[in-house]
Amino acid sequence: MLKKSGHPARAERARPEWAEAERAAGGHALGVFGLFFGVVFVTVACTETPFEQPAPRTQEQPTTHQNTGVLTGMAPRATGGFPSVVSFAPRFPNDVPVPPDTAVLDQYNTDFHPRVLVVRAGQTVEFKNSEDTLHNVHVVDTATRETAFNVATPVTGSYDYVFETPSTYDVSCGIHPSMAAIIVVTETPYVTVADVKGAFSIARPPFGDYDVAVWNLDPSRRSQRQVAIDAATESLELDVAEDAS
Ligand SMILES: [Cu+2]
Repeated sequence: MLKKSGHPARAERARPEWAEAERAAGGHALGVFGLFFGVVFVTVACTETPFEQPAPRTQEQPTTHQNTGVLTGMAPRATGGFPSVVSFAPRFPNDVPVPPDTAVLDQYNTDFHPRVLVVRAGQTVEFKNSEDTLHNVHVVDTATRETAFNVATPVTGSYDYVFETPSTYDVSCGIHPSMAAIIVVTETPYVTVADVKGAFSIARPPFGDYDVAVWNLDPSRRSQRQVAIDAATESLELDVAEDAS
């Protein structure tokens, strides 16, 4: 799991040593050069007062404080009505809390809504049935083919589930074979679903290096690459199939 950086704590401990050095320099100079220089160094020492008595440590600023602007780009267009998913996995310690809100995968018009749902690992998903027809929800880990659960969702019924393992999951209804959805469960909070043409937009993640993964229902249109995000990063071309054509 991701952990917070220890760097800010080390910086905090270093401050009193700096203050000691300043005081020592001031005191030595006072003895050698006499009153005039002493006044100068006392003045310097006074300006260092904030270092001698650092303010009480407040909560560490979340990495997301660097979030500025919007990152846009193109991923592969939707395949079979399933849009692409673009995820940015940071290659540095990052600890954004799992959203407390519940994600919803609904059933109506004999279909799942949305077709592609993105959630964080550990986030609760509510499976709903919002129409006057009996459905069920069968969820299978795409990688292992293991069933996560298989439950009936009666009219106006719902079922809550927490996906703990990042993966993609196939969702189907045993009563209506045409119904299908995909749930993408990620460790990273920086994920977005593209539109049917492949265009995506996301609040720009904190500056740093990322593994950028593109999921598409068509495996040949998936990709992964390393991207450095900084103040100049405003758009990304991630449509590998278009690059090759
Ligand atoms: Cu159904």
